[in-house]
Amino acid sequence: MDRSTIAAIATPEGIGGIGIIKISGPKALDLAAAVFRRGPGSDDGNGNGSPGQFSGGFQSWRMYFGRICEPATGRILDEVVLAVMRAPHSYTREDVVEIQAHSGPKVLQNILDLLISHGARPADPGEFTRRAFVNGRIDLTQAEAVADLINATSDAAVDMAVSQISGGLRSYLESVRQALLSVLTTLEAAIDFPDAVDAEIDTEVQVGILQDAVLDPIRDLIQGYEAGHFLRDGLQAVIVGGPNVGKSSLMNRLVNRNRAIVTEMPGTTRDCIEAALINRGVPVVLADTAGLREDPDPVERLGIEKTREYLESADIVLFVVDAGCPARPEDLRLFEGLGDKRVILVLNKSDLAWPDRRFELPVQWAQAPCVHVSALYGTGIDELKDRIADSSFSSMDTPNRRFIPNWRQKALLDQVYGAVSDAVSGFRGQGSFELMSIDLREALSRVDEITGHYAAPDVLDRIFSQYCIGK
Ligand SMILES: Nc1nc2c(ncn2[C@@H]2O[C@H](COP(=O)(O)OP(=O)(O)OP(=O)(O)O)[C@@H](O)[C@H]2O)c(=O)[nH]1
Ligand SMILES: [Mg+2]
Repeated sequence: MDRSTIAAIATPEGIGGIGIIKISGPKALDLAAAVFRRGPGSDDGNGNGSPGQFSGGFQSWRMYFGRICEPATGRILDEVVLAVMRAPHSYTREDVVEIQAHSGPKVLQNILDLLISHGARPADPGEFTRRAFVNGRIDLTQAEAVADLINATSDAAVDMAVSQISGGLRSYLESVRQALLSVLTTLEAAIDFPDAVDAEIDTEVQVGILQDAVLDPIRDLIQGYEAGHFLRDGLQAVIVGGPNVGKSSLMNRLVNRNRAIVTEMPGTTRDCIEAALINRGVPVVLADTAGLREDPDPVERLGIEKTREYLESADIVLFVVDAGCPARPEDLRLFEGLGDKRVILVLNKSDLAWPDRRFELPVQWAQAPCVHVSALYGTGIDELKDRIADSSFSSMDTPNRRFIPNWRQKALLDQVYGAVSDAVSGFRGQGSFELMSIDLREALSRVDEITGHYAAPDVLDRIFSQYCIGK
């Protein structure tokens, strides 16, 4: 464990009201004492520390007003407030001092340089949070949620991160871990003492524990990823439909600029074109695609293949039809091919849909939300944006959506699910106890990897390097 004392500017670069420099480690208080001169009224409450003096004697959970000075020259760098948090009651569980200074890049850099010249080391990205993790104050799911909270762009993303920071996923996984351990212990007792009466295993009981306390909760988490990963990763939305129905015009309207070429000729768009927008706080990557039609030329065929790839990974499909024309047979087939994807039907060119030309929607489409728009005139676009947001958030409304794992966690959860399913098949098929116990051990290590109970240093490096400096 690295015992150095680290320091970093914790607030964003630029000019602002307050800038904060954080110091953490065994020398944090000494460093602060070396460069801080108390202002009036900033003694420690016991009469220690006179104004104008360099001095320590800081109490935990107190704030001190004074100045940062270069001890050698007496030069005053800034008037500041110090917040002191002694170990272990701090973010990192080490001694922590936060210097609240005026936020100008030069002021903050001068103070940081002074601390470094007195023996602090510049912190790496995420190093404060890494120390909180290494010192056992938080587990890896909580540490990862700190980054989620910083990056959150919607209220739902904030709520998700906050519940995870306070240990929601951690305790959920802890009960999964306990269940795994209990079955594993039973199995290993039977392996080690095959003749003992107690070694008789009630298969149904063990399978019941694995199903109810491991597989079901893990499956809920995996489904939570499918439903809610857009809060972290953004939403992948794909615009599809026949040629010339106005897909590119719709894309341009949604992103508010002329991203894709629009002409009156069918077959204008041949490749998939991406553009990004923030919709109701959710980052969306929108893809405009080539119109789907039978008998395409070779270039269109390639475009259509790409469209299918985009459809595979899409979270939501904007299925555009011309409001004035009946659904084409290929539209019906395309719609059916979307399976259980979330779809919004967009009836475009509604400015042209005179009553006598309006068509009945096919019954299969009835369950999809449907919005009338005119991409040419911009009508209905706000409603469509609301529908996109509603449809994303509605998948989060069930009680099981309390926790949304990130991609790393989800990949490990898949492995837990696979290994435990194998163990359950083993129980059911009277398989060997040794093999089942290997499966359960495997599951246990993957759970430990999620929480960071066990995590390789390079995995930790990768996770924490994504943080900003000072967090
Ligand atoms: N009246 C009317 N015309 C529209 C509307 N939306 C698009 N158009 C026109 O329809 C034609 C085709 O529009 P695009 O946006 O290129 O259609 P597309 O679906 O991308 O076409 P392809 O890329 O060829 O498949 C253009 O002339 C547009 O101006 C609309 O809401 N109302
Ligand atoms: Mg187009």
